[in-house]
Amino acid sequence: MKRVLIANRGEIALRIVRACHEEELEAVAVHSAADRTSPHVRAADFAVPIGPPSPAESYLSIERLLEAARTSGADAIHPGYGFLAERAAFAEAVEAAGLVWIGPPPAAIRAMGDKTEARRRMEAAGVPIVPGAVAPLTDAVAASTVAGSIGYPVMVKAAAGGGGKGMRVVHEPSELEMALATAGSEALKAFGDASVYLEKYIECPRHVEIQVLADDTRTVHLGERECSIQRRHQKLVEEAPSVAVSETKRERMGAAAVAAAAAVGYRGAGTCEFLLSADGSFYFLEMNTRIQVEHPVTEMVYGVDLVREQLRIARGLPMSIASGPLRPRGWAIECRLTSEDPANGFLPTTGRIEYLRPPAGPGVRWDSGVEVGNDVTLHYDSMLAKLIVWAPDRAQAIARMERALAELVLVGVATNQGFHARLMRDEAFRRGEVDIQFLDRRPDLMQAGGSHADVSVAVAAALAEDAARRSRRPSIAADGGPASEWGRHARREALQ
Ligand code: MV4
Repeated sequence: MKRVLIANRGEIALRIVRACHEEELEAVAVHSAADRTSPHVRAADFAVPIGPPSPAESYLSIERLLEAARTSGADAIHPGYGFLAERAAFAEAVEAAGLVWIGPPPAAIRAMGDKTEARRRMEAAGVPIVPGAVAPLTDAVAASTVAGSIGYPVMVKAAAGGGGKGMRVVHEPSELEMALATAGSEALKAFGDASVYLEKYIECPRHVEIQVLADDTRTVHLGERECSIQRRHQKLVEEAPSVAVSETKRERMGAAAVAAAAAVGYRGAGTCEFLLSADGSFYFLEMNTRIQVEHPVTEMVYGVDLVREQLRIARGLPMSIASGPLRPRGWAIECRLTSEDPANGFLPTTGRIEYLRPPAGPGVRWDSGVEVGNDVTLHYDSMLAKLIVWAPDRAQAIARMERALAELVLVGVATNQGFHARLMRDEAFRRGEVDIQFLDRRPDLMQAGGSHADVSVAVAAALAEDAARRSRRPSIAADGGPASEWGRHARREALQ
């Protein structure tokens, strides 16, 4: 393996280029017409245009990606996350073309992609699953018998599902038939398969996932990530470790995740998702057979580089993780910065990045796929960057994230930066009292506070920056603190 083609874009493509270079591998970027000037393209050693902006004709085209690998002389493909990362047929096509697939065996992707198949395999491997059916339901009469024996509330789920599509909560028998019909038709639309099954509905759980890593001889876990802060199945903030996971619980969940990976012959980096209920019991939900967006928080507290480990394992090398017990050190938090407008129901927005000053300083990591001059369009995911901090404990990590968010200046497109700042100041969040419904209960956090004024002040500050950078010095505040919004912006600008 000498030259790796990265079948992705944005921050994860740049993240993989960096790992390739540290592993002394060459990196080949691919890009759609919309991404010609993106940072991942410039960072790579070679760049291949693969088509128009539409993902179906570029990043989702197996044919064009394999052709790009041929013309660039790449001998391996890293899929990143999203796009084709969990498409077993893509992994097979890569291997059939004589290239190294930097990911798990296609059979492991396939086994985990079918939710009822995964449940059967997990049950056989002794991994705790949510009580319920392990086979798709055939008719409403059978469904009501199963629901009665599970006990209400129950959840109807798509067998081919994932990501929350084709899911319905059913509180009483009279609602069951309707829920089966609507979940089934939603599943047919989303996955081309109307099969559904039933599970006990777990109320107000946390979403906690375990990172696993497997090479040819060992399968290890790298602890948990707390991912409960989400809205409509889009995670917004993740942390490691979780306030809800003791050392004993970590070892139990870790052992379950390792057993889950072993049961499907896993190799490489993967993640087992669990629901952790308030009474401390946990249930396997699904396994993500890819590198995940939130992998950096695990990297920070375990001192590992998960993408480099993926590259090592794909080359047939052993993982560079010491054997013996591993422990998280300190605390890491990630905020996903998206081009979504809090003043407009968090709808994706577009625009040109006119000015960008990323945060820096001790314990701060900025994983971004955009730079000044880039256009943010509606063709791709709205995530612009990930801001990750590390500190010795959770309280200091939150303080550091607040500081880093205050340093961040991004002008040209509306973002959820203000939401993250409000969350970091929130008392319930600071106490660690979160579950998957947290944001549903807190519309106050989703509301923008005076966003219009903030934007004009930020634009003015950015314009003033160009003229004043050389001469400006921080002013001496009479009362020991910044007196106004102008003062705060001036101080932020002067930091650079
Ligand atoms: C559940 C559940 C409660 N009880 N299953 C949502 C996506 C899919 N991967 C599984 N999901 C859920 N399954 C039972 N039996 C609640 C959810 C759920 C959820 C899970 C993880 C993260 C965010 C979520 C948001 C809403 C519902």
